[in-house]
Amino acid sequence: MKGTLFLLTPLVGAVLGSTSQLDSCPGYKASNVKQLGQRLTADLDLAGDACNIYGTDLPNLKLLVEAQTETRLHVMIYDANEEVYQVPDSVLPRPQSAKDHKKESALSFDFEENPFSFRVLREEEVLFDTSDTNIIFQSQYLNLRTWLPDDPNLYGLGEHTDSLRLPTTNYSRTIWNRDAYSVPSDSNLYGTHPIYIDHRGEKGTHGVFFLNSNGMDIKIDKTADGKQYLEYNTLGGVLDFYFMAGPTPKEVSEQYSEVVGLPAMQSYWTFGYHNCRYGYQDVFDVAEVVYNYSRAGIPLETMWTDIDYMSGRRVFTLDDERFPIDKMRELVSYLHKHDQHYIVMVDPAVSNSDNGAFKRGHDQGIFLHRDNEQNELYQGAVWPGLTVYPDWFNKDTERYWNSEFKRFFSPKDGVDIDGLWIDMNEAANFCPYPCKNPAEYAEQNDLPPAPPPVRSPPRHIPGFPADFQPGSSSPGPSSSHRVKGGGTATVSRSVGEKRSHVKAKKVGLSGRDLINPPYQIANAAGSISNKTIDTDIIHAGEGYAEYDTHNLYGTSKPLVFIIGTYLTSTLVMSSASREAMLKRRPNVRPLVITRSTFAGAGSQVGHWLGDNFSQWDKYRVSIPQMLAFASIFQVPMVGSDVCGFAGNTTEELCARWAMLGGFYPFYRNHNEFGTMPQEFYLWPTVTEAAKKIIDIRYRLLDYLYTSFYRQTLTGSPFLQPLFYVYPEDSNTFGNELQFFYGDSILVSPVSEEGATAVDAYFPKDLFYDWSTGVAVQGEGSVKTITDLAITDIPIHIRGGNIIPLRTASAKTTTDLRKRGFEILIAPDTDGSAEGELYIDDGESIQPDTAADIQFKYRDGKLRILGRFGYRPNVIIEVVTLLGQKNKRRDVGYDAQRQSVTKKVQIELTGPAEVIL
Ligand SMILES: *[C@@H]1O[C@H](CO)[C@@H](O)[C@H](O)[C@H]1NC(C)=O
Ligand SMILES: *[C@@H]1O[C@H](CO)[C@@H](O)[C@H](O)[C@H]1NC(C)=O
Ligand SMILES: *[C@@H]1O[C@H](CO)[C@@H](O)[C@H](O)[C@H]1NC(C)=O
Ligand SMILES: *[C@@H]1O[C@H](CO)[C@@H](O)[C@H](O)[C@H]1NC(C)=O
Ligand SMILES: CC(=O)N[C@H]1CO[C@H](CO)[C@@H](O)[C@@H]1O
Repeated sequence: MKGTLFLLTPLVGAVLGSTSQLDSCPGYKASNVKQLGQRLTADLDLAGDACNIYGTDLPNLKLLVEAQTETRLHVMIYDANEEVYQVPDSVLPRPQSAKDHKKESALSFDFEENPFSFRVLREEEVLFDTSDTNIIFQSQYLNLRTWLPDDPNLYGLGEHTDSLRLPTTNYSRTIWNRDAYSVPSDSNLYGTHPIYIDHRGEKGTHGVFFLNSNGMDIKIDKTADGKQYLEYNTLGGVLDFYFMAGPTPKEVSEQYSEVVGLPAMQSYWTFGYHNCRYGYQDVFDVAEVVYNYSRAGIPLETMWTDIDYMSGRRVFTLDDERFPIDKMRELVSYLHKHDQHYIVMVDPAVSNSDNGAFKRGHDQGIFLHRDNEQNELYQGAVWPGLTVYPDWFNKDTERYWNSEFKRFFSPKDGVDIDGLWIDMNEAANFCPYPCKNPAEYAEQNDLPPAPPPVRSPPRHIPGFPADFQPGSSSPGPSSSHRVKGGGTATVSRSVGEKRSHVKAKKVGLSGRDLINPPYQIANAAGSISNKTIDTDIIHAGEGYAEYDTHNLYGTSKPLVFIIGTYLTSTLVMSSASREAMLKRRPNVRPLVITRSTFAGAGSQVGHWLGDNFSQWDKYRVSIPQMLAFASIFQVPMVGSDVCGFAGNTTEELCARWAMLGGFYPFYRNHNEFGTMPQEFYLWPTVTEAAKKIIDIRYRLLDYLYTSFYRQTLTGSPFLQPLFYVYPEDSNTFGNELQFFYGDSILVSPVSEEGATAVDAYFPKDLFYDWSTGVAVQGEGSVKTITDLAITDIPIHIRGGNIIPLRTASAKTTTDLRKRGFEILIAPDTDGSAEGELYIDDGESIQPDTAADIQFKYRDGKLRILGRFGYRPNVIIEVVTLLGQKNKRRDVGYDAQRQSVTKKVQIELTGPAEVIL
C-alpha cells in the first residue's frame, strides 16, 4: 500500500446483520471519480429509493478528498448544490493544503463505489472504516458510522465531565452548548469540540475532527454481535472530516492545532493567582478581600467581580450605590499601584430597559430579531430580566461592541479592567421554550433580584482611600439608575434594510423545521430551543439560522496578524470581546475567559470549567476536564473554580483544591452567591496550603510560561495526561487523576476526602521527589505515597529534565520577575538532562525581543546556549544537580537531598558553561 495515496481497489467485506431501522436507507453510489495529484473527487448519487426518515434524502452529493499535508487527510461529503449550511469560513478559517509536501502521505484513503463507503488507513492500520453501513444525508439528519477495534482508547468529544478515556458501550455524547449548572456528567455542557483521539498504544495514535456546528449525538457502542463502532448523528451541516495521522498523541495535538489554530499566548501576570466570588455586596467588600489577602500574606495577583457590580445586572452599567464609579476607579488604581489586576464579568444579553447600551444597540439595529412582519426584537429573560441579544453575524455589531467597551471600560473615566470574563454565552436564556412572555417570566422569577442593602464603609481598610473608611462619606448617589420595569421596546425600528430571502451558498437549506427537527438529539435541556435563543431566529447578513450556528454564539474566530493590524470578519462573542479589548490596549495580549467555546476557541480565549459544585467528585473531574481542554482541544488557558462554585466548601476540600489549582494554567478561586465565603485566608490550613503552593507555582512560573509559549508555537501541549508522555505504557491509558505539568513534572494529587495517602502510578522511568530531592525509580506500578497532610501534594520531576526556577517567590508576578534563577538539573539514568527557558516582556503580542535559552547537561557540564534577545536584568544565581547518591566533597553537597548546589553569577546575555 505504501506509496499509493489513494487506493481505488474495491473493498471486500461481509455484509453485517441489521444495525438499525436506518438500514432501509439506500446509501450513495460513487461515479465520475477523478484523481488529480493529492485530490480526489467523485459524485455520490442516491443509490435507491429515498428513505426520508428525518427529513428528505439529498439525491446528489459530492466527495472531496485531499491529502493536505503529510499527516492530514481531509474528507468531505457535501451537497452538489452547496445549499446545505457549512460552518462559515469567517468563524473557522479552513486549513489549506501545504503546497510542497512530499508525495507520500502517512494516511491513505480507499473506498467502495456502490454503495459508497470509505476507509482511512495509516500503513496497514485501518483508522476509520464506514464499510457495510450506508451514509445518510438528509435535510435534517446526517448519519455516518465507523468501525473501531475492540476496547478502543478514545478521548475528547467535548465538552463533558465524563471520564477522560471515553466509555465504549452505550455511550452517547450529545453536543449542544448549554448553561449546564453543576456540570453534570452524561450531559452536554457549554462547549463544542467534536474531535476525538484514538490511541492504539504501540500501533500509534490518530485524531478525527468532525468540523460541524450543528447539534449532534455521537454514539460509541457495540452492535448486537459485538462489533465496536462510533457513530455521528447530526442535525445538519455537511460531513467534513480531518484525519490527523499522529502517530503519537502529542503529534495529533500539534496536527489539530494546524486545523483549528494555535492557542493564544497569555501575559505573564495571568498565571498569577486570581480571586473571585459572586455575591460581594459592594466595593467595600471587594476592597476588604484585597486587603485581607495582603494581610494574610497570600499573593493575590488579580481581583475579580461577578455581575454584582452592575445596576440591576445590566451589562455596561454600574450599581451607583454599591459600586459607584469614583470608588471603582479608586479600587482599580489601588490594585494597579500594587501591581495587581482587575477583571469583571460581561454577559451578552443586554437588558431591554431604559439604559444606554440598549438604546444605542437598538438604534444601530444590532440585536437579534424575529423574521416577521413587525420585525420584532427577539427577547429572553436573563439576569437583568427582559433581555435582547446582540447578533454577532450583523456587520455592525463589532462597532457597537467596541464602542460599548471603549465607553464603559475607558481607562480615563471608566472601569479600567485588565482582562475580561464572559459568561452566559451559550447563549443562556432562563425562560423555557416557548417563552411566550419573557417579561412576565422575569417578573415571576425575580429577575433581576433585589440588590443587597446599601452600606456606608463598614470597616477600616488600611491603605485604601479615605472614602473607603468608616464615617467618611454618605453612600453613593441615590437610585438615579434604578431599573425601570415596563415601558420596554419590543418593536425594532426599521433600521437597516429588510433581509433579502435569496440566500448565498452554504447558508442552509430552506423548508426545514428549525424548532422541532424530526431527529431529536439528547439535549439535557430538552428541545433545542429550550433555555437558549430560539433556533428559528435568522441572523443578519447572510441569513444563517440559529439552528445551525447556535454552537458558535459564544466563541471565537482566529485573528489574522497582517502588517501590524488585527483583521477579523465575522465576530462571535469571544472574538468580538478579544477584539474590543485589543482596541483598548493595542499589542497587549488580552485575557478573555469565556464559558462557551467552539473548536478553535483557544486561539482567542481561555475557559473556566463552568459552574461546578464544592464537592470531591467535581474536584476530581476537574483534572480530566482540564486535560481534555489543554491537551486535546487546544484551549490551554483553563481551570475550574477552585474550592468549588456552588454549595458550601469545607476546609479540607478547599485546602486540597488550592493545591491542585496551583497546577491549573488558570488558577482562580470562585464561589457562588449565598454560599459561605471561601477566600483562602479564611482558614489556617487553607492559608498554609495556598501560601505553600503559590510559592511553588511562582518559582515554577517561567517553566510554565516557557512550556505554554511552546504550545502557542507548535501546538505541543503543556499539560498532558500520562499516556501522552508514555504512549506505549497501557497502564497510563485510563489514568485521569495524575498529570504532567509540562514535560518534566508529574503531579499526583490526593483525590479522596479524608485521605492522607495517594496511590500514584509511576511509569518505568527515573523521577525525583520535589520536596525531598531524592530519586524514585518508577517501575511501571503503583506506589502508595503516605503521610500527606492536607497541605501536601506529591510532585515529581522526571529524570532527563532541567527546570528553570526563580530563586524565591514574590507577592506579585511583577516582583517575581525581579528574582534571579536557579537551574535545577534532574539527570536521567545516563546522567544527562535538557531544558529551556523563554523570557520576553511578558505582555506584548509581538515582543520586540525575546530570550530563548536551552540548557544541556552531560558529563558534569551544564551548557547554556540559545538566543539572548530579551534582557531580564536578573542572573542565574544557583545551579542544583539532583541524583548525587555518592557522597561528594563539594561545598554545596547536601547528603539528604542527594544534590549538589553551586552558587554562580551568570548573566542571561550569552552562552555560558558551568562545571558541576
Ligand atoms: C444505555 O443507556 C441508557 C441511557 O443512559 C439507559 O437507559 C439504558 O438502560 C442503557 N442500556 C444498556 C443496555 O445498558
Ligand atoms: C476580612 O478580615 C476581617 C478580619 O478577620 C473579617 O472580619 C472580615 O470579615 C474579612 N472580610 C472579608 C470580606 O473577607
Ligand atoms: C425546558 O426545560 C425545563 C426544565 O428546565 C423542562 O421542564 C421543560 O420540559 C423543557 N421544555 C422543553 C420544550 O424542552
Ligand atoms: C452554607 O453555609 C451558610 C452559612 O455560611 C448557610 O446559611 C447555608 O445554609 C449553607 N448551605 C448549605 C447547603 O449547607
Ligand atoms: C452564577 C450563575 O450563573 N448561576 C446560574 C447558573 O445557571 C443556572 C441555570 O441553569 C442558574 O440557576 C444559576 O443561578
